[in-house]
Amino acid sequence: MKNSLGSLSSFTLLGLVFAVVFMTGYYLSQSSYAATVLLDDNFNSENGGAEALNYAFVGNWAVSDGTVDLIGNGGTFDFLPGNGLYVDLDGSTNNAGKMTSKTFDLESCNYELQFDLAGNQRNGAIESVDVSVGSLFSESFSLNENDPFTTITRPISVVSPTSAQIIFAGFGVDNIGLLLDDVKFTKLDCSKPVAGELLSLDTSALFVSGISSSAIWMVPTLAGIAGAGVYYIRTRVNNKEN
Ligand SMILES: [Ca+2]
Ligand SMILES: [Ca+2]
Ligand SMILES: [Ca+2]
Ligand SMILES: [Ca+2]
Repeated sequence: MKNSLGSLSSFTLLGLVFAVVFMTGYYLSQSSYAATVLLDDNFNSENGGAEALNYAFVGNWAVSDGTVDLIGNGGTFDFLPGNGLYVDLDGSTNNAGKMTSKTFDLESCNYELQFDLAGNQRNGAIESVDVSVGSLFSESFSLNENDPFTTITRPISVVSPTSAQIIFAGFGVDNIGLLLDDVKFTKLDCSKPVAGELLSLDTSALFVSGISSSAIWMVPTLAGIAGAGVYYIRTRVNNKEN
């Protein structure tokens, strides 16, 4: 049974495997990082706390492709009191808006996106929004009229460093849209493997990539050896299956 590392002795191969095991143990035992909040926006202090139709944010968000309304906090359009200000994703120009966040520079790590959505609270329509984070995450959500604010939490995995914006793209042309509040974007414990790694030998490329970001000092000397070791294991498994 030949493989590409067939010329190496069993003893050498055992050493390579040991190196991988050692590195994995080191990687998993590193002291944990505190979670870092990258964005935590409840909209309550926008516009001095007052409602504003077709609102133009300054700072965290820009609105394009239509408009959104800033409503609530005891104002004329406070359909769900007790939530301070929040956003009606279909503003007052008969063209629902697209909210795009500032740009986040993301290192290889696990992140979490959280936000609250509620139904339009005004007519019987089901309203929808497309939510995305760069090319890392994309999902559509639809809610019924009377759905209360519901917290949605999604993991975002970054395998290689990138930059991304969070986008909430509303649908509709009747000035009555989904309600959005409490957007939170958090960087989680970077010492843990990014989701998708270590799940199977087929993800070895991702695994090595993850190590590179958290144990950068070992890369010049050991990453190549670890890659060879993981490759050997995978090759051996493949051979057994053939
Ligand atoms: Ca709020
Ligand atoms: Ca509106
Ligand atoms: Ca639009
Ligand atoms: Ca609508």
